[in-house]
Amino acid sequence: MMTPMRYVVLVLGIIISLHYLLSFTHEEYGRATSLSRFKDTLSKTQATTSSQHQNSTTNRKAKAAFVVLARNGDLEGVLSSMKQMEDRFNKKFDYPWVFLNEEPFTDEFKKLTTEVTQSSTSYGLIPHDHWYQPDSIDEERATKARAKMVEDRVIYGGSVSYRNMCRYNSGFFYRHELLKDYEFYWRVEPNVRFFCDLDYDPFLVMQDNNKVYGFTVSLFEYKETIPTLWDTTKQFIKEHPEYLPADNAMGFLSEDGGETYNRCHFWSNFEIASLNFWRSEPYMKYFEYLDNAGGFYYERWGDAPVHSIGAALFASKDQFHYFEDIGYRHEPFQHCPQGELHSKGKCWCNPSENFDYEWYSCLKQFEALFK
Ligand SMILES: Nc1nc2c(ncn2[C@@H]2O[C@H](COP(=O)(O)OP(=O)(O)OP(=O)(O)O)[C@@H](O)[C@H]2O)c(=O)[nH]1
Ligand SMILES: [Mg+2]
Repeated sequence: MMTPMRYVVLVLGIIISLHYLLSFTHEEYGRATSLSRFKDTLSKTQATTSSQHQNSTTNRKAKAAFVVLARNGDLEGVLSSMKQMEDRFNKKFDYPWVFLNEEPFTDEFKKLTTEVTQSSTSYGLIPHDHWYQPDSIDEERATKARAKMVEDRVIYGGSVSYRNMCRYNSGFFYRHELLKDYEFYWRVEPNVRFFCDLDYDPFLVMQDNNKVYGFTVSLFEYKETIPTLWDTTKQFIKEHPEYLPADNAMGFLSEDGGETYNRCHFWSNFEIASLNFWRSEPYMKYFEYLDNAGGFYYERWGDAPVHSIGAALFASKDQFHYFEDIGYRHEPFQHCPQGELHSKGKCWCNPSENFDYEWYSCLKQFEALFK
């Protein structure tokens, strides 16, 4: 009589022998049941899990886009900036590109900028009145002011189109039809450089932390371009003290509680910022006030000081973010991440070439806000 134990061993023996026999005689069976295949399946499952994890962080997206204001003639420089942005960041994150111009973009511009990204691209025409000098400006006075600036060798002092651009960036781009569904933007200019890999989504950093303005470089403005900007601003604040939160960033703009402007501003050729903030009543009213004063044409007010003053006054200081880990260059200055941030981002800039604490930088004024 067979004991039950012997019976089990016999059946197992038959199964194993059959398995080996089938493995040698039937290739498909062997492949389907081999140990290494089980190992493969296991590692694939793990890979899916970790990539799902990655996707779960990257799938969550902000309503955001890159915004590029450019002329058709800027094409090469735009492609160069875009390619770097794509390689350093956007290949992984897939944010759309929005291009704006007061003239229609050429087919060549559209074709080549579409080719350099896998993300969507759209091309907007700027409404006439958002761009060109308004009729309310006294042209004789504006002409004289430009001539004086040329004489004084103020950079772009004689240019009307530069003034149009500064006014447009100050008060109109965020109203463009193509941007209406977006909440955040990253401004990209032609011929800039992005030095480091970015493996997180800065738009989500802005959104999740209720930030309104992100920068990498800050510096002093040329005083010849803004003789009356601060007085005009002070008049506005006097009329609307209710627009200033108690914990605003006035300390970045002034060393004497707002009496005089120290000319510090964030360099607006790089901005990761909130569109809704520019669309809010305090900033819109502020822009309107400045526009009525005419300083975009009678002087040469830049969008950088206008954005910076508006944000510093009408947002709280905690709503600014210094993107210390984003290596960036717009001639002639660059921010190059230091220490661990440099290696983490695999940056290719030389850390010793860094504007942060140069005498013309305003980073120390920004940091002093939090001391
Ligand atoms: N469509 C259009 N875009 C312009 C015009 N002027 C400047 N821009 C764009 O506006 C942005 C700022 O102009 P820039 O010429 O770069 O001004 P900047 O950064 O102060 O000066 P540099 O870069 O040093 O020349 C860039 O994205 C330009 O491509 C213009 O007349 N039309
Ligand atoms: Mg530029």
